[in-house]
Amino acid sequence: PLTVHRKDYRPPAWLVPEVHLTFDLALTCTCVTALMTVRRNPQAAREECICLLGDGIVAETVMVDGGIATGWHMEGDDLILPLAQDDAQITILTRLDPAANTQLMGFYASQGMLCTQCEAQGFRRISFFPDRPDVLSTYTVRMEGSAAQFPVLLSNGNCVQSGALDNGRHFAVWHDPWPKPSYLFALVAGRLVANRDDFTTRSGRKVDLAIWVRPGDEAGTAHAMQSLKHAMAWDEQVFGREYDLDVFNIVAVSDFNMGAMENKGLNIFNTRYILAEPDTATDADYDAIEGVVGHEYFHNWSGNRVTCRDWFQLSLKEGFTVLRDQLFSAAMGSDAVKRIEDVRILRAAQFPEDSGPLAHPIRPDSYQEISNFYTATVYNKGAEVIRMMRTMAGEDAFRKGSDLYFARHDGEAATCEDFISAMEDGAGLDLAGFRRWYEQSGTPHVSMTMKHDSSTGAVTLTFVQRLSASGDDQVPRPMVMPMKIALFDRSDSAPGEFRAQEHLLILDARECRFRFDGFGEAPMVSANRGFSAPINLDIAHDESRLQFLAMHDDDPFCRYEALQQILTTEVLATAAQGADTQRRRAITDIFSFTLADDRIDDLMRGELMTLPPISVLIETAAPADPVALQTARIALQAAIGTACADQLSAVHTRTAQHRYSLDAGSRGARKVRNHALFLLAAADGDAAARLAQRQYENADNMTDRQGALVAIAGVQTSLRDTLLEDFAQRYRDNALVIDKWYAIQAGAHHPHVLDQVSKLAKRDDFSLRNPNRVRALYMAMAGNPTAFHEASGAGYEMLARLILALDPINPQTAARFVPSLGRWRRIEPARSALMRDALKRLAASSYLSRDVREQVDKSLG
Ligand code: BAL
Ligand code: ZN
Repeated sequence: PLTVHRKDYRPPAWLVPEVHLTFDLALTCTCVTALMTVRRNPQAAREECICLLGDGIVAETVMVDGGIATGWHMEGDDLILPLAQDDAQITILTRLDPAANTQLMGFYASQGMLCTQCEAQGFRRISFFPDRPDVLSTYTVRMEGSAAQFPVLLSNGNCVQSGALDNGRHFAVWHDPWPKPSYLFALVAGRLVANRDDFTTRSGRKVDLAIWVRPGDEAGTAHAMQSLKHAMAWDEQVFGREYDLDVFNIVAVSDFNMGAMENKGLNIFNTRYILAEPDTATDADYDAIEGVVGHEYFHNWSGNRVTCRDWFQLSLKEGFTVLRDQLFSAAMGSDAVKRIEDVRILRAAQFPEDSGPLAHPIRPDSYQEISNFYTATVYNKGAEVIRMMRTMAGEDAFRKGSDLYFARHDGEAATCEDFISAMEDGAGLDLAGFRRWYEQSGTPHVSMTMKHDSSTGAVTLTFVQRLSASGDDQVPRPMVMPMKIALFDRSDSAPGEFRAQEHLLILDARECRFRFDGFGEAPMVSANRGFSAPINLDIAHDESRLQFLAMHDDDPFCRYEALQQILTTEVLATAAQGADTQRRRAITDIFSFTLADDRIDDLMRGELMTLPPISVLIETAAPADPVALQTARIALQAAIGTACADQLSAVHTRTAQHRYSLDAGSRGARKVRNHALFLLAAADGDAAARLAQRQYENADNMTDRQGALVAIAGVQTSLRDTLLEDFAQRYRDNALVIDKWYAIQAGAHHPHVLDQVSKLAKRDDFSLRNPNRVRALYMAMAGNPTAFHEASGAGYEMLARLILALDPINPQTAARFVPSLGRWRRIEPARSALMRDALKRLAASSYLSRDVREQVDKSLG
C-alpha cells in the first residue's frame, strides 16, 4: 500500500473557488451533478491535467465549459482531465447507491434517511474532486426528491430556496457563504423532526438552532440543546469566538462511525451523543453529550474557519478543540473531577498507544490510511500539548496567542507550525524546544529526587529526563514541559489544613535542579500538580508520602494520583506475590478517611473510590498477566469492601434519599452510591446482589439502574439473569440502551463471558452494519481481561474473526479493533504469542482493506 509522507506536501495545482452540487435523491440510486469552477493556482507548479480524486465511483458524463470532455482517463480510482486553459467549468455526473454503502463514508442511507460523512476522504466517494483540505470552495447545493420520503432537506449554510415540484417531489437549495474544504460538506434528507430554539450572539445575530431526530426522539434532545447554547455563550466569553451563520443544525443518526462531525452549519451526530432522558441515559452520558456538542460547535472556529493544510496537521484542529471542550466541560461542572477524568482517559487509552507499535507523534510523518490516525494521540495528547502552552503562558497570554492565531489564519488551511508561531508571537512564549512534542512519539519519563539539608533548611529537587531519539532526529533532546509543584511543610500546618504555595517550574534540560529554602523538616512534595505535563513521573519510593498526599493534598488531581499509585502498587504486588497486609491496612484507612471527609464533595469522593483501570495496570505491570491483575484488582476491592462495609452501606443508604436531578449534589450521590455498591459486591456477592436488586427496582434513572446491573453482572446469582432479562424487555425499543445491555454482559467478570458474547452476536438485533452495536459488544469484550485474555487464546481468535467479518462491510470500524491485539508486547509470553498468532492469521488473509492492513502490519512489525 502507498505511504503518504508529510514532507511530500505540495500546494494544489488547481483551486476550486466555487462548487454547485445537484442531488436527485433516492435510496438506491441518487444522481449527483457537480459543477466546479476551477482555476490554476498561481502558487503551485503548472500541471497540464487536473487530478480529480475518486473512490469507487464512475463518471457518467464529464464536461468542460459546457461541452463533452475528451481526453480524460482514469488512474486507479482518480479521474485525470487535461486542461490547457487557466480557468474552466467542469461538470461531472455520478450515480450512487447510498443503501449499499455499508462503509458509512461518503453518501449513505441509515434507517430510511440519507446522510453524508466526508472527513477525512469521503467526498471522493460522492463526486470526483480535489478532495484535500487545502482546497476551499463556496458550496451551493440543490436537493430534490420525494416529499413523502424526504420531507426534510438540509445542507451547509442557509436555505435560500425551496418548493414543491410535480409528482409529489420537492426541492431545496442551500448556500454556504464560507469557503470550506470538501470534508466539511454535508447533506441530510429524511423524515425528521426538530427541537428548535435560538441564540443571539453578542453582536446581535439571531441564530436559529435545530436538533433533528427521528419522530419520537424529540424528548431526548433537551440536554443537547442546552449544551449547545452553553457552548455558544462560553466560546464568546472565553475565546472571543462568535457564530457566523443564521442557522445551526444538528442531525442525529443511528449508524455512524465516529462520535459526531463538525460539518459547517450542519453537524451530524451519532445518536448516542444527542439523545438523553433520565430513564435512558447515565450521568456519564449526559456529560459526554455536553462535551461532544461543545466539541463539534467549537470546531466552527478551530477547524472550519481555520482548517488544516493537510491531514498530518489533524491535531491542529483536534488537539486544540479537545482542549476547548475539556475547558468548557470543566467550566460547566467540576473542574477538579473533569481534570481527573481527562487524565484517566489519557492514561488508559493514549499511554498504551504511545508505548506500542502504533505510536506516532501528535503530528504524524506518514500514513497509509488517514482514518487510522483519529487517535487518542492526535486528539488527547494533542490537547495536553496545547494545555502545556496555556500553563506556561497563563490564561490571559494564551488567549492573546489564540486570538492572533484566529486573526492570522481566518479563512486559511493552516499548519501546526502556524499555531505554534502564533502562540510564540501572541502569548510571548519561546517554543523552540517545545516543538519536539510535535515531532516525537512516546510518553516521556522523568524521575524526581528530593534532598533536604536540615542544617540550612534547603530543599533541592532534581528532575532527570530519560531521553530517546526518534525519526530522523538521532540526537536525543529533552522535552520542554511545565512542572507544577508544592512543598507541604508538615510542622507548619494547622491540623487537617495543608496548604502550600504552588510553583511553576519549567523543565528544559535533561537534568534540572531547583532549590527552595526555609524547611526545618523535609517537606512532602506534591509534583506534576493538575497533571501539568503528560508524562510518567517516577518519584523515589516513599509510601508514607503518598499516604499523606492521598488524604491531604489540596490539588485534587494529586490527591487522586497519590491514591492511584498506592492502589496500583498493591494490585501489582498481589498479582505477583500476594497481598501486603500493611499496605492493605493503609489503603482501607485511606478509604475510611475519604468516605468521612467533609472537605470534598461526592463527585470527588467517587473519583477517590475508583480503582485504577485495568489497561493502566497492564501498562504499568508490563509484561502483564491481565487475568492475574484483574483477579488482584477484584481482591483489593473485596478487601476494601469488607473493611469499610459499614461506612459503604451507610453511604449507600444516605445517597438513596437524594431526588433525581442533574445538579452536582444529586449526581455525586449517584456516583458514590454505585461505587459503594461495586466495593460491597466484590466483598459479599450475595448480600450485594440483594442490595443491587433493590437499587435496580427503585431506580428512577439510568445511572442507578445501570450501576445495579453492572454490579450484579459480576456476581454468580440467579438474580443476575432475572435483572438482565428485565432490562432487555424494559428497553427493547431503545437501541442506545440495548447497546449498554450488550456491553455490560461482554464486560462482566463472569466465567462464561466468551460464550455469552458468542450468543449475543447471534441475536436478531445484532448487526455488523451498526457500529454502535458492534462496538458495544466487542470493545467491551476486548477491554475485559476475563474474556479477551482467556488463557486458551479464544478471546483473541474471536476478535480476529470479528475483524475479518467486519472488514469488507466497514473497514474504518474494523481497523479500530486491531490495536487491542497489537498490545502483545506488553503481555506475558504465553498470551503474547497467541496474540501475535491471531495477528499473523489476519496478515495472511487474502482480503484486507487498506485500513486493517496498515494496522495489522504495524502491529506485527
Ligand atoms: N472531525 C471528526 C470528528 C471530531 O473530532 O469532531
Ligand atoms: Zn474534533
